Amino acid sequence: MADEKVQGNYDSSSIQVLEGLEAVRKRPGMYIGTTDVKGLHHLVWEIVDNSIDEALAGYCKNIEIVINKDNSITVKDDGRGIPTDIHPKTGISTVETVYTVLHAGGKFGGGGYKVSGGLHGVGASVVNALSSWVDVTVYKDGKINSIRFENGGHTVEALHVVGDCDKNRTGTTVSFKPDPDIFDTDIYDYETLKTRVRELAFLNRGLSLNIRDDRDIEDTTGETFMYEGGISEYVRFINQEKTPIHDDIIHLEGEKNGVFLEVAMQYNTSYNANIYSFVNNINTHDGGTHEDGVKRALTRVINNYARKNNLLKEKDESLKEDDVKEGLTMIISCKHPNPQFEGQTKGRLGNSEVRSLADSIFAEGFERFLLENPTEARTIINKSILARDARMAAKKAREATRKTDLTTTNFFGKLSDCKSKDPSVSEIFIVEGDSAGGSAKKGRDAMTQAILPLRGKILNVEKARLDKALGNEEIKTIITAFGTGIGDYFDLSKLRYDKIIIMTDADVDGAHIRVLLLTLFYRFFRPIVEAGHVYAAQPPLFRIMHGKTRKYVLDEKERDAYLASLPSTVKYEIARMKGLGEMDADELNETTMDISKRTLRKITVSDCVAADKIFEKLMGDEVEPRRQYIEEYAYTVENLDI
Ligand code: 1YM
Repeated sequence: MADEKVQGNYDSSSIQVLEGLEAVRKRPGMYIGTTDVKGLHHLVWEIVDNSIDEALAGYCKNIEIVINKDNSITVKDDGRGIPTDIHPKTGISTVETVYTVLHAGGKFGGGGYKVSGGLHGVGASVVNALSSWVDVTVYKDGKINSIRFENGGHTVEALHVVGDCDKNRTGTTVSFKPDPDIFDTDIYDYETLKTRVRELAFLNRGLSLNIRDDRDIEDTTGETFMYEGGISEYVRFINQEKTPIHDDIIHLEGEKNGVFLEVAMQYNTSYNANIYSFVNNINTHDGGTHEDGVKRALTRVINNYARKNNLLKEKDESLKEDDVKEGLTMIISCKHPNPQFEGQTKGRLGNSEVRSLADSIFAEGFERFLLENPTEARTIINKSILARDARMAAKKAREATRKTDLTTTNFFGKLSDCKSKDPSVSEIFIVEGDSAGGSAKKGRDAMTQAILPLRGKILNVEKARLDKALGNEEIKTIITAFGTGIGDYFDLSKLRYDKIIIMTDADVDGAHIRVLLLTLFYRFFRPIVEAGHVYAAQPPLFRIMHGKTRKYVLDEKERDAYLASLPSTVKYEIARMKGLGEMDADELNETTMDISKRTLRKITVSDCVAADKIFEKLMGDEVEPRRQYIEEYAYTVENLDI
């Protein structure tokens, strides 16, 4: 890499430097993943990471992030300031070196990411290469030092002193403007930045992060995130709308062989696990050895305690990982000097030595907690035992559903399957109510479109364990129709339809059914959602008639646009469509089902924490906020953002 060969000769080294930055501009994806909004936001984290590293080294307490009016970004910290002296290898200032010399082993190049030292500042040169301009200001030794780069990292003027400052003032301020030639968009999203800033505050306790949007004239102070309790407060935040079964959040930490592990956890009354793990502040969404070690220890320690205290008798079946995870919210944060990230999206920690380190650090702390808190221990173990019983009952029920295949007469009564057995062209419409179901059956293309009418409301799975859900007729029918099975038997490759289309009325009841279905899919068929197979049909809201013309429009906006396009002399009639049941088969086909004319909206899983919160709000115990929320948001499925 360039920095190995630099000779201390300014001219020859600067040529190599620019070649390095040019390589980044040629293949930005190699360095920041993508050049869409995600990549745009990534630049911010590359700079913020340097401030966080400075905080982890113990020198920085405050970080500020500003979205400027022109969508440029400013990041400011009160660390030591990037060194301003001449770098021995490059012969130029260290600040300029950090911003122009491409370091080896970027995060996407397969190399590691160091918590401190070593690869420090890796991303700065990448940001410089991909920006129209970068300004770096360093406060150090009573001097204000400044350097500016333009046009993908060309130094405009070498580092120079621009003024004096208080001797005690230290820190680094970096502003940059992403190059519009590189990125598909140049508009920053405040919420996206804020969510990650808050997460960084949870993950680095005591560190204060402020974010401000200067495009918004009302926002003068921004928002500050600082959590003395760190990841414990993260657990409390996630559990906000849930009901915990013990008051205190369990917080454990330890260090072995330079690997630091911190875990915070609390059980709630729900049946789902929310486990999020991080390595060096990076979300390991596919888990890895740190997560494996903790889960293994959790299962073992609970079983041991339960046996020792006779909560599990000799003849009783042991608790499995799934049982002890039920209703568990847990954050695992690992700091590792040399992490190896694996998997396609580099979302899994691979270092094998971490498994037993994490296991023993967690086991020690958790064992002590159980010994010192026998009431909580009992509560947690009783919940796990109930989960085990439900699991065993569900297994029986599941085996029963597996046996019900498509030849069951009861089942055939409900599903009007399509003729094609080729999943790649088949679709299933899940339709609200029998009358709409009838029209849909008549209006469909029987070759590729199957219709499943839903009679009653389907069960709210947020409030039911798997065993109960599997006893529900409507859910059983859906499982059988999809063909994938469920739980341990789930197999995405067996999915019988390429598109699962939810077709409900554009009213509150329709929205409610849609949310119940989405909850069901999200909890039990998440891979189907993740693979992009789930859609919501968009039946029209208005019918406009004039002369012999019949025009259907999706919403008010389309209606107004269409009316504006008509000559002023035209007489027209507008009808608001009340429901799917009101349309005859032809109308339904034309407006909602015909592949060439309909509008579908894809349902995606984007942010699990956010999704879970929305579902809690929608499905939680309190009825009134739920109804209001549904009325307000659920019609536009995209607002659900699951
Ligand atoms: C707004 C961005 O880059 N802060 C920052 C960066 C560095 C230091 C302090 C720093 C590190 C060290 C010593 C060290 C960096 N230094 C380097 C390098 N904020 C921002 N704050 N003194 C200061 O690691 O020893 C790279 S980043 F390489 F020059 F040391």
